[in-house]
Parts: sequence; structure tokens; C-alpha cells
Amino acid sequence: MNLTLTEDQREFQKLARSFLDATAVPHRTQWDRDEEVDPAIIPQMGEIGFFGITIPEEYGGLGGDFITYCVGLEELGRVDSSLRGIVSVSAGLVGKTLLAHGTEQQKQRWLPGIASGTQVGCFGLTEPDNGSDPAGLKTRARREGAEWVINGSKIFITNATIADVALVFARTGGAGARGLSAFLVPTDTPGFERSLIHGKLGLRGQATAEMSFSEVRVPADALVGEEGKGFKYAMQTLDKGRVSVAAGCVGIVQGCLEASVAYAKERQQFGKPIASYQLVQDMIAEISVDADAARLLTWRAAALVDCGEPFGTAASKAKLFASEAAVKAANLAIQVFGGYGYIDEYPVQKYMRDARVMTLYEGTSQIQKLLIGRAETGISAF
Ligand code: COS
Repeated sequence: MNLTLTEDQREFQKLARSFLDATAVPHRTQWDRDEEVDPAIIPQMGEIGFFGITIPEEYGGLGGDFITYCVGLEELGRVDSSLRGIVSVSAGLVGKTLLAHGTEQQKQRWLPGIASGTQVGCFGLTEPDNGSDPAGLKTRARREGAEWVINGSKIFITNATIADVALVFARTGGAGARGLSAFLVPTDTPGFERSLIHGKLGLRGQATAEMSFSEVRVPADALVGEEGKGFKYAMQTLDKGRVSVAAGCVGIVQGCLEASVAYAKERQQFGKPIASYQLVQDMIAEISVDADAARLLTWRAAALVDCGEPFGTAASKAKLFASEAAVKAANLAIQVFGGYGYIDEYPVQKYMRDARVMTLYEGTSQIQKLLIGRAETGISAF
């Protein structure tokens, strides 16, 4: 595994950083207050390549590798995790499931739009009663002639209100993991309602919503892959999703580091910059080591993806470590900033609020530990 970036990856990092510094940094506080990023930035991010990095050229993407994708997500996380989430869900969870299991027609229909950021996808797995345990989800799809008819509801769905298409997991068979199937449902299908969730602690610029399905009819060819394989597809996709969350968390840690260093060198107390105090350097050193450790775990998982080797446990380790590191780094950064860290003139309180969900979604820290524990012992504790 290469521990440094290639020339091309560095170029992409530079491009991503300068784009985000110019178009997102000046607005992220206002987007956070307004609970909405400017939707115009989504196709602009598409032009830079954030959505299309790992989508093959024949579907309008760049055909790049997973490490480059992680580099892009780190830069997004460094600036605004709401933007990172929009990309991770649309290009990642939806795009990657389609690439792996969609028909040629489904790929042609949706991937070019997703790759360019002119169309957005959302991933409908979580339900009000099923978060950590998606095998028990209750949304149903029944077959009627040439159609599937979907009934049920989903919650905490990133992108739901801005999405053109939802990848919906629904029960087509009996109880448990083998009874689930995946469907592509255009969001303008009659009976499909979405309602925005307000008042989130973080990720405020990103649309998070409930979705409900009342006799929603889709054609037979809306089924993705094979009937009864939906749980497996969701788990495979979430393995990659966890690497992408980890990459976004690396960005949060890096952002906390850069903000803390800059502030500590400028802020004077007792007649000298606070960066000259050992206890402040202690906090900066903690954040710095965590940034490197989280990045290396993330790149290791991404490198395994690129080599086509098993990466699920590496993904869980990266996601567990990086998400916990992001919460810790944001907390330390606020400590470095003192009272100024508590107001939104500076980014560190937003890092704290955005980081907090990272240990919850795409598998809680506890789920990651159980997956790592199962891989180590061969014994399932759930
Ligand atoms: N890749 C491919 N297949 C997988 C898989 C993976 N990562 N994980 C499980 N499967 C398969 C298993 O091989 C098994 O297949 P068979 O029925 O053919 O044997 C099937 O799926 C059931 O697996 P398992 O028994 O492990 O399922 P569980 O219900 O015990 O899964 C965990 C438990 C905790 C792993 C799972 O429910 C999970 O990851 N939960 C967290 C979900 C999550 O992240 N939610 C947040 C969503 S935010 S979008």
C-alpha cells in the first residue's frame, strides 16, 4: 500500500481544496443557520468531479480509484460535512449499489446524472423502528402483475427532499435478512411523500427527511439485482459507505487541526501566543496524531477496495476510529479556542455538531465494535 498520494491524487486534492475554499468556506456558516446549502453548489461539485470520481467514464464519471474518492471526501469534510454527506449518499450509497447490481438500463438511466451532480439519489434503508437492525425493516413491496406496490416509511434519509431517485429497501419475502429487496423509485412517483426533519444538532445544511410510501407503484424493472438480496446489497454498500464516512471524519480532524494551529498562533494571553503554552500544544499534538492515524486507517481500507480484497473489517476500524477521533478533535479544538469556539464566527463549534452524528450513522460505534469483534473471534454477539 502506498502511504503517500500520487501526483494525480495531489492535483485533485489541490483542485478540490481551492474550489471549496472559494465557494463553500465563505457561505458555510450561513448555510448552517439557514438549514440549507445553496443547491447551486451541487452541480458545481459535479463539475469538479466529486460525484463522479469512482463512476466509470462510460456512465459520465472519471473512472478514478477509491483513494482519490477519499481525498475528495476529506476535503469536503474539512469544509462542510453537509456537502460531504450529499456526495457520500448520492454517488456512494446509491451510485455504488447501482454500479454493482443495477441493470445496464438502470445504470444508463441514473448514473450520468448522479456523476454530474445534476441528479441526486437517496438511500432508503433506516426506518423509525429499525436503525442498527435493518434486517427487521417493515416497509413492504408486493408484486401485482407487472408492478411492485410499496407501502411503509423511512426516517433520517439524507438527500430525501432534493433527490430525484430513492433506492428503497423493502420486504418482498418472509422475516429476516433474506426477505428484503431493493428498488429504484423516482421521487415524483404518486404516493411517495417526503418531509424535512428540522432542528438537527449538526449537518444542518444537508436535507434529512422522512419518506412515506402509500401504494407507490413502480414497474417490475425497478427491482435492483435479485429479489431477496436487498440486505446483502445494503451491507456491501454500507461497507464502502463506512470508508467514505471515515474519510469525511479525517477532514473534520484536519479542519480542527488547521483552525486550532492558526488560532493558537494568533491569540495572545499573558503577553504571548497561546501556541507557546505546553498545555495548548498538548491538545494540538493529540489532534495531529489522530488526523494521521485516522487517515492511514481510511486509506488502508480504500486501498483494499482498490485491490479488490476483502475490506469490511478494515472499513469498520476506519469508521470507528475516525468518527470517535472527529468528536474528540472538535472538542479539543473548542478548548483551544476558548469562548470564541462556542460561537459560529469560527468553524470549530460546527465541527463539533457535525462530528457528533458520525459515531451514530452508517453503523454506530457499537455496531462497528461488534463487527470487529466477530471478525476477530468468529463469534457473532448480535
Ligand atoms: N457484505 C455482504 N453480505 C453480508 C454482509 C456484508 N458486509 N453482512 C452480512 N451479509 C450477509 C450475510 O452473509 C448473510 O447472508 P446469508 O443469509 O446468505 O448467510 C446475511 O447478509 C445476514 O447476515 P448477518 O447474519 O450478519 O446479519 P445480521 O442481521 O446479523 O447483521 C449487522 C447484523 C449488525 C452486521 C447489520 O445489521 C448492520 O450492519 N447493522 C448496522 C446497519 C447500519 O449501518 N445502519 C445505518 C444505516 S445509515 S444508511
